[in-house]
Amino acid sequence: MSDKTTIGVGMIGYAFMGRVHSQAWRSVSAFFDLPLVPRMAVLGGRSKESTEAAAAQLGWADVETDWRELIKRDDVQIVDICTPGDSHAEIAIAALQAGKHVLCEKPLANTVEEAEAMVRAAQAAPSSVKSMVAFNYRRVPAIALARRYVEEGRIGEVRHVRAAYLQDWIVDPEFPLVWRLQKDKAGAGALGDIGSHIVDAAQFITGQQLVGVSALTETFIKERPVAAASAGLAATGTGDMGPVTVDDAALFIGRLSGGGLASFEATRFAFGRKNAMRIEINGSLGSLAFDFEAMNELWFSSGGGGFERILVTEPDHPYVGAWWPPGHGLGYEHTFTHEINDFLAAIATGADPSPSFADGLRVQRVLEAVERSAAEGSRYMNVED
Ligand code: SOE
Repeated sequence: MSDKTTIGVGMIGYAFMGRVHSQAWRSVSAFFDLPLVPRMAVLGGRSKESTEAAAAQLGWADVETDWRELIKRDDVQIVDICTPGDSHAEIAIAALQAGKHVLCEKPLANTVEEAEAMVRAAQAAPSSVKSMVAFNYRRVPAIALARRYVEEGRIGEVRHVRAAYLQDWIVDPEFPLVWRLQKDKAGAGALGDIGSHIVDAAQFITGQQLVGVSALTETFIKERPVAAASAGLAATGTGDMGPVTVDDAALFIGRLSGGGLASFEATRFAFGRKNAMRIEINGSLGSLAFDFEAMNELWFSSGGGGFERILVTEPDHPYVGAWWPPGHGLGYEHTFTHEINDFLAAIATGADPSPSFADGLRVQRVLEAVERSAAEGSRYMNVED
């Protein structure tokens, strides 16, 4: 007889993030030995027909067209929020108040105020009710290994973080005005969508916080064709034009709590860069470098010569032992499987999952400080607590 317990999941949203989360919910217990086995109980979406089609394709047992009904269901113990940022706070707070565990896509919210309310709801919930924000890049084995190296003191004291997240999917001015380009839906542009990832990664790997920033942001294309339909990061437009209300690129420098300096570049206008999430950390004894477009590699310099390439596919590397033999490599989707494994493990053991909503709020405060700085001619802004 199995000593495993089934736990019901209700996921809201089934576009790019919903698809990749579905893949992770489907595969996690086949690869990780967990006391809790997820059951993909309900998929939430607005249109019954499309949600049913997505549920059939992605492996969900049932659908709801009102997220409030999904949260109420007895067969749902975990609520997974894969919607645009404008609905995160309302759904997460209601789910926590209903006693459900919550996994929420990043960035945690569209504003600091919403993120604060989410943290309050997480803190007011019983300690057995868990919440986590989905900064999946923490679960790239090479990034988790970089953190291990920093913790072990292998690069010494952190002096510089040099982080960039470069994409090019909206470089064409005719690319439609999808929700990620609308402030009321996404909160911010490249800054929130991909800048949030590198802020989280920098804080995660170094174990430090950004305490102040100085920033520039720009919107290169001010108007775009209104979107008719979108799927993943692809979209078709109508003949009408509408205003882009978010940044296309954000550049900022910052100071870390340990005294080191950091630079960040988040842009969707880097021709040829598809998902180049890069981070380099220079310490007093050595350096680490990572590029997501070669995500199974971590580069390490221990001081003397140049960089040594570590192929992060060994069984003793973070998460890798659950998968394939050395050299066979992992992909983007595995980072979500790792994230969901860690979330289920926290629920099962009673540990606090990380990154918590409080960690998500901290990132939100950095994003807000970047916007304040950019609005005031790059003035240095403290990240307020
Ligand atoms: C689009 O820029 C996007 O899908 C982000 O929203 C994700 O968080 C990132 O992982 C890939 O790019």
